Formats: sequence, structure tokens, C-alpha cells
Amino acid sequence: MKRRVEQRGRFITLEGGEGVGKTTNLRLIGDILARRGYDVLVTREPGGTPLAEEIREVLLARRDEQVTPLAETLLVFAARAQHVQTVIEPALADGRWVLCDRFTDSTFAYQAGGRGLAPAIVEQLAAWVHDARWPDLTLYLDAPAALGMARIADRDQDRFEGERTAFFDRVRAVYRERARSEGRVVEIDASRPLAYVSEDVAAALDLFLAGVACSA
Ligand code: Z5A
Repeated sequence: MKRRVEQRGRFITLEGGEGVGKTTNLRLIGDILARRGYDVLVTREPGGTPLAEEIREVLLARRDEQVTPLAETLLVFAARAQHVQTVIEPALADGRWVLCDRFTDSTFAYQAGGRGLAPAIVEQLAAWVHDARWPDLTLYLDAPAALGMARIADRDQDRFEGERTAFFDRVRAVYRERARSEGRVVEIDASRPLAYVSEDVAAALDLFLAGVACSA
């Protein structure tokens, strides 16, 4: 049985472009927290519930029809509404720590930055769908798009991965801007070998845990 270290659960997200190492480092964080006795739930967006996983498939499928930025954004938030209300909030209320691969920072980066949707629309939808629920800590893994794409070159490309370099440059610019302006976001240089990146991820987590311990 898991030891409950602290009553209130925490919400931690990993963000960044394709192939930067989000999934890999999320596993590392999960292991560290589990070793320290926290009850951890690992999940992802889009996805995390059966319905949201179906929406993910719709979003990622390559298709001839042009998907409008607004339609894409509404699909992302439909999946998020289901995920937040049926998985994330109940887990946090139960004192669990939720580790999520991507969240609304991705929507600012991809739909507002990449697709050119007005950021105000993302803000409105975020307020509507998850209100004041924002991650307690976000680790943003930063690397040039070409590097991340090279790391996942052996996988089939989804609809996003088929985009041009300029799209990913805009995505990265928004992420970097948010890393500067949002206090909860820690930027980590993910262009280095995995051991260095994971060391920084673990250090950022340590710092966060120290803050949690002080506030307890
Ligand atoms: N999307 C959106 O548009 N709007 C939204 O609001 C949300 C999402 C939430 C699917 O996300 C798509 O959804 C995404 C944006 C859109 N667009 N795309 N594509 P996803 O998270 O499932 O897709 P992804 O970013 O492509 O995930 P990924 O390919 O699995 O990347 P990753 O998780 O960051 O990387 P990884 O799997 O941990 O690592 C990839 C490989 O690199 C693996 O072999 C590792 O061993 C290796 N690796 C990792 N780090 C290193 C280092 N430092 N050096 C060397 N090799 C490494």
C-alpha cells in the first residue's frame, strides 16, 4: 500500500515539442515520487480517458480535409473537459499526484502559436473547461524541432508531425515565452544527452518537493 506523504495532491505537467523526451522523463518523475511514497497517477493529453483517447485519434489522424484551427482547438478542449472532470480532479481530490504529458500550455503553443488562433480564445476555453486548475509545476523541455524529429524518425508521422519547420518554430517561440512569463514553468535544455536532461529534471523536482515540504 502507498504511504500518503501529504494530503493535497499536486499536478505536474511536462511540455515541449515532439521527441524532446517528455514521456521518458515523465517516467523518471513517476519513479522518484513513487520511491518517496507518493501515490502517483500518470496520464496524458490529448487522452487519459477512453473518450479522450478516441478524440486523440481523431486529432492525430492524417486526412485530406483541412482541419480549421478552431475545430482542432474545440476537439482538444472536449478531450480535456472529460479528462479534467473524470480523472484529474478526482485524483487530486483523493490526494494523488497527477503527472500529465502535455496540458493547456500545449494548446497555447500548437493552436495559438502554430495554427495562429487568437490566444484569447484559448484563454476563454481554458477558463471555461478547467477554471483555476493549472499545474503546480510544469517542466518545459526545450530543443530545436529538427533534433526532436530526428529522435522519433523511425515512427509513423501523425498529422502534427507532418507540419513544416516554420510551424514548429512558432510552437517553440510560444513555449519559451510562457517559460519566461509563467512562474510555475521551469525550462530545461533537452538538446543534451538524456543523462544531463534527467539530472536537471530530478533537480527541478527536488526543489519543488522542498517547497512543498516547507509549506506543509
Ligand atoms: N497537441 C496539441 O496540438 N494541442 C494540445 O493542447 C495537446 C496536444 C495537449 C500529440 O502529442 C500531439 O498532440 C502533439 C501536439 C498535439 N503533436 N505532435 N506530434 P504527443 O505528446 O503524443 O506527441 P509527441 O510530442 O510527438 O510525443 P513523443 O513523440 O512521444 O515525444 P516525447 O514524449 O517528447 O519523447 P520520448 O518518447 O520521451 O522520446 C523520444 C525518443 O527520444 C525516445 O527514443 C527516447 O529514448 C529518446 N530521447 C529522449 N530524450 C533524449 C535525449 N535527451 N537524448 C537522446 N535521445 C533522447
